[in-house]
Amino acid sequence: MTERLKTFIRQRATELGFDICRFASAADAWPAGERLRHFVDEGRHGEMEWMETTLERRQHPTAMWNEAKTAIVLGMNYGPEDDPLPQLADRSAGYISVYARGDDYHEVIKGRLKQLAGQIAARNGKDIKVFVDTAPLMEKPLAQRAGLGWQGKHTNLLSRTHGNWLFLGTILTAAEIAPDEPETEHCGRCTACLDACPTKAFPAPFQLDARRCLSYLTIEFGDPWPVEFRRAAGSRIYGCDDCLGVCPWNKFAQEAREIRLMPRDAFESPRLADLLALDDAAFRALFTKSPVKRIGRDRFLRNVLYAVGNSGDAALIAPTRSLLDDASPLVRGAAVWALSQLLAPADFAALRDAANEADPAVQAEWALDAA
Ligand code: B12
Ligand code: SF4
Ligand code: SF4
Repeated sequence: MTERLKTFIRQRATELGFDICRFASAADAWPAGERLRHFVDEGRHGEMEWMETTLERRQHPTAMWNEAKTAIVLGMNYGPEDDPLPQLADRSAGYISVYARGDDYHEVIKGRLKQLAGQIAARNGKDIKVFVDTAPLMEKPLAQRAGLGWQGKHTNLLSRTHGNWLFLGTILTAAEIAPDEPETEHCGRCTACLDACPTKAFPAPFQLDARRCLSYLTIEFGDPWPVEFRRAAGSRIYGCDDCLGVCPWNKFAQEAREIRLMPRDAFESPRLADLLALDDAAFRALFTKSPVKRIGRDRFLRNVLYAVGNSGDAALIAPTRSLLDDASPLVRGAAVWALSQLLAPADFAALRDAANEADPAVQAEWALDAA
């Protein structure tokens, strides 16, 4: 029965556009929960308070749902056409990470998972729950246990068939289904991802300090950044792909076949000059259905302005100056920093002397760069 059920689920998953579908016990003990606690105890989750508040439930699938017996773990490939990292060299353009160049994967995957779960429940009548990313469930160790791939030294799950470009989604069921073979680690002596990280975000192999990760800083972190990270960000304005992109296992990667995950032209090397002109309405229109929309215009413009500061592009001085009057202190502060990087010291000093800034946070930016 179990093999027939597995074949049925795999076939339905393929029809729904998933590239991998495998099975793991959701009930067996694992070390991942303790490692997550260590991560949170060290404060490595930064401002992602939800990791702290959901810690108990997040530590093991059965802590969240005690009837869970089997995890059906699904992977959807979002592999790019070419190596995306050379795009970082164009400093007058912003770099949006590959995962965010198409439609929001949460929306793409969630609908499919629900359809699949409905079909499974109709067949075996057991309770079932669907998860993608936002639920308190550790998806990567579950995926490794199911044999989709292994967690590399950069902590992401990579696979021998798809390299590093896989989204994960999980269905938990109260049904007992025979597990597949777990995958073992195949990083060997390679350290390419650790060496490539622009912010040295790995305190040790297989461990990440999210507070130093540009993905966290560009997406999750709402305040002005420490200067060290602004410089290291280069042109990365949403997410970061460096540790994924350098991995030698990408030679086995394949191009995404899901149309909704394919890159929109506007998100491949968008010109910083165009992005500086975005008001709230234009931002929402440009990023309709994109995950970028979630961070809002002001945080996005902060990221764009840090990239402007790193661009060395004098043509961006005038549009940046016009943002010194922006309604958002976050944007005004980032504009100050960008100008401190682009203007000659005397010109920047003159601008600072003329500034009449009431917001203490933005005053701090002028002082920061005067130092
Ligand atoms: C929080 C989060 C983030 C945080 C923290 C990332 C992280 N590595 O933890 C931030 C914002 C930084 C982030 C960034 C990214 N994310 Co994210 N994120 C998540 C989320 C919601 C939870 C992950 C989590 O639980 N982290 C906590 C840590 C403790 O968990 P962990 O990495 O599994 O920890 C393991 C290791 O640290 C290891 N470990 C710890 N100590 C030790 C010691 C030894 C000796 C050993 C061997 C191992 C070991 O064991 C732990 C348990 O397995 C998941 C979705 C989900 N619900 O799972 C998506 C998820 C991990 N993200 C995803 C993606 C795509 C990204 C980015 C690539 C996006 C981008 N391009 O910018 C980057 C990658 C950055 C990176 N190098 O990890 C995908 C990854 C898919 C995949 N194939 O792995 C996920 C699964 C979302 C999804 N559904 O597809 N993310
Ligand atoms: S996503 Fe970028 S900043 Fe984050 S760990 Fe990987 S290389 Fe470092
Ligand atoms: S770059 Fe090397 S160490 Fe990092 S995940 Fe890939 S194989 Fe492992």
